[in-house]
Amino acid sequence: MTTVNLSDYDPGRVPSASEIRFGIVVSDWNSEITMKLLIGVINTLKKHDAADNNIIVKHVPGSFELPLGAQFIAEYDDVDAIICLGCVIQGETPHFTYICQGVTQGITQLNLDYNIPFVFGVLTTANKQQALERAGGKHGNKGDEAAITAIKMAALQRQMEK
Ligand code: DLZ
Repeated sequence: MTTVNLSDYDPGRVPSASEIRFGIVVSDWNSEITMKLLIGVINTLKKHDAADNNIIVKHVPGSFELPLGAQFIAEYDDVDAIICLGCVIQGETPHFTYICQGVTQGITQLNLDYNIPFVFGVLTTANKQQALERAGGKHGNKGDEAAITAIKMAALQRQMEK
């Protein structure tokens, strides 16, 4: 089976992030994974010229809290895009389904309620190994992708509002 590196992208086609303000909300549940996602986001934003003082990071207890944490940033900070980072790992109980549903619907709703992008950077995996492979492992880092999505969507909005 071909291994697809999810973080492959053409850096030349990514707009500059030098004037874009980013909010990042990161879940502390499964922090071994989510910290790797966070590092991927920050490294990628900086690679595309985002300024340190244009990146704010807020922590929430678990992925279920990501939508409200993101809404707090949208309400109380001045940002152009918000990246939500979490990792939900399947267990023996149905919690996985409920948390994934809650966070997915919550972030979808925020995208429609606010006129800025909220990026879904949440790993939903069967086990920890699959999560590690997507947080800087053989499948790349989902944080890199989330950062690129945030830059592209914020740039699209700037382009259209002119
Ligand atoms: C409770 C819980 C469980 C069992 N698993 C995860 C998980 O795999 N990933 C995650 O981000 N959060 C988990 N949580 C915590 C919930 O997201 C939430 O923080 C609590 O239910 C409190 O609302």
